[in-house]
Amino acid sequence: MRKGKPVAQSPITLTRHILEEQAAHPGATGEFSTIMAQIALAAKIIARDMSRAGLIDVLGLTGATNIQGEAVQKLDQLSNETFVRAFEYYGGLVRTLVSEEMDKPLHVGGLLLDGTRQGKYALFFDPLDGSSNVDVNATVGSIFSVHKVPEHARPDSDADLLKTGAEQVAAGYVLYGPSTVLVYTVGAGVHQFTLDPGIGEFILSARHLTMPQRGKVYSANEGNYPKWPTGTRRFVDYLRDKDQATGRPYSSRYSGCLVADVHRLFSVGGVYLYPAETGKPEGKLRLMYEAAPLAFVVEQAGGRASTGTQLIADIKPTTLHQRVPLIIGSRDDVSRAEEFIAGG
Ligand code: AHM
Ligand code: MG
Repeated sequence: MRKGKPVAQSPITLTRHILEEQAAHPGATGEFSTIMAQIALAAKIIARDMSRAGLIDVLGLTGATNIQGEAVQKLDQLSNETFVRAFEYYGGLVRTLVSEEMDKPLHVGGLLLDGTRQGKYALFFDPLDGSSNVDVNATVGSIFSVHKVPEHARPDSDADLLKTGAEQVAAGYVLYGPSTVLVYTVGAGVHQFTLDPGIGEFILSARHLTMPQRGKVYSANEGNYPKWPTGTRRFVDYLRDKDQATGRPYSSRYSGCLVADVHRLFSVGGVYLYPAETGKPEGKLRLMYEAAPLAFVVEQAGGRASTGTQLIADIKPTTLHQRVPLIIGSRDDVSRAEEFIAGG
């Protein structure tokens, strides 16, 4: 009998990957695979909606303003509803949803007889990061973070949700670019999946992503340069200076979408910064569904994430929609930024 060609290994779907990871960690309950499956479903629906954005009435503003005081895009709202629908009636695992687009947490877990709610987890998400890019057909993303909430917690108490990034049980993002990519961590490395639209499945495309220790690129909205504190300005000046030995000047790349700019860092390394500004020491980005989840992913890949003076993972939030300055990326580049900021 003639030997045929070796059969290519069957693609590893997100579900299979998570189940295999669970099998490797005795004690894992399978709950997380259910949550990830719903996040993946929301991502597929958002990717589908986005691909038809010029054809159906989803572009432009709703006329409303969100809790952050920002104009809400129709696609912000639609993507938020997509996440909510994915978890609203789902299995009693997720008790509470906290979103950039919702003023208050949405408690989706059913009420139990003792007055507490069903569900062990809280899901934090930014349903459409970089949404102003949508109108110009540029890249956007979604960001998610999963926390365990105490069982039999005080009913609907925000205090139970105010957890540090170090307490996350899972986090990740979806990037809606030329292909749709989902990247996640549960604290055992970072894995990447690419959506195969033909079969509607996320397929493993990279295992154990790592970030270069030092990079070649920086990402920042340089229009804000005059508003930055001296240390931050000096750091960016340093990155633009010519020095062959340290590979400077770095290239500047800024997409207006945090997810896209952080995703780039996995390939080329470097640093993204949305720093504090004069009169706005808290910066722009939100801790619990932007900075903390990306910090978890980046640290799992060997990178670092900081406000400039404190690690993002260590910040104890005081409010759910709290903002923080963010400097994230290659370990050496972020450490160098911290040195400049400490020097003032
Ligand atoms: P958003 O979640 O409301 O879209 O805001 C977050 C976005 C980031 O994706 C991006 O890096 C930054 O805000 C862009 O802000 P700016 O236009 O001020 O540069
Ligand atoms: Mg965002």
